[in-house]
Amino acid sequence: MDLPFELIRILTKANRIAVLTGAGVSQESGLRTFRDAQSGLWTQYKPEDLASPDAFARDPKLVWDWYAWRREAIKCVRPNAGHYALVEMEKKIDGFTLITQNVDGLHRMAGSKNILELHGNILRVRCSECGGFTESWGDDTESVPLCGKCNGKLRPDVVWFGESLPREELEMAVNASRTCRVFFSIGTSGIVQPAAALAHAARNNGAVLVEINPETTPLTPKVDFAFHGKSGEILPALVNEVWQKTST
Ligand code: BJW
Ligand code: ZN
Repeated sequence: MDLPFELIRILTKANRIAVLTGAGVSQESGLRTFRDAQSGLWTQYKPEDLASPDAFARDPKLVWDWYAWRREAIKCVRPNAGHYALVEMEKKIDGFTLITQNVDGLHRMAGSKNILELHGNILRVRCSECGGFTESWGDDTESVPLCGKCNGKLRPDVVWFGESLPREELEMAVNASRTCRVFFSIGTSGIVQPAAALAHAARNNGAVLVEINPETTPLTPKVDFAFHGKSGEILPALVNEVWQKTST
């Protein structure tokens, strides 16, 4: 890959890097992106109309089943070369923060350590009433499984539209974005707030912005370096070019 010399120079010197990832990073693992999520029975529903407290209040079983379907898909997939390249990047940079909007847990499975999961994790389930987490539940009932402690409806531990992000994670993500030398935006459409604002926070504080995405996004005009391609191809090439070659 032809990496601009200027970017290589910046990355080899950088000691603080923040990376924001979105669903595109998991696309090459075989998961559909959020806005391209539907297949089979689910094509009649828009993901945006299911990922909300209103949708859960209206039809909890429908929303539960959608997440159960996605959870099963996630259990069948593995991290891809893009996830692993970010693990390698973390090993080279002391001040490395991986901020992810993904709920699939693939970064952790790949071996990334300093991860901030802004939108929760689909593999965790909690009570919609008392907030207690549960490890086991029955999925073959006519209705949504209920909390063993308070009988409230169980739900995935993800952040729906209109809900607050986990405060500590968000604060750490904002801090990492404001203080990094280089900010990567990878595989995200960049339209969901407050995650989308992180790149702007980084830029306003002097960071160099790098985007990896096959498509252009609202962020593209603002970035210093845009790579139009798949993260599973571009990230390994970039990490190899910058850190593997220069460390030998
Ligand atoms: C590849 C690829 C490959 C493909 N390689 N790339 C300010 C202004 C306007 C609205 C708001 C605002 N502040 C808050 C809001 C409301 C709302 C919001 O942002 N709405 C927008 C739609 C406008 N935000 C919220 O409600 C947030 N809460 C909040 O702010 O609370 C306070 C508040 C509330 C209300 C008003 C004001 C303040 C919560 C947001 C929670 C988002 N949750 C979801 C669902 C999680 C659970 C689940 O998965 O079901 O998170 S929504 C969904 O979007 C999911 C994702 O994490 C998130 C981002 O999507 P992502 O990852 O970017 O995926 P895609 O599909 O959009 O894009 C994939 C990209 O990959 C594409 O660009 C492809 O090209 C690319 N790609 N192959 C690299 N191989
Ligand atoms: Zn409960």
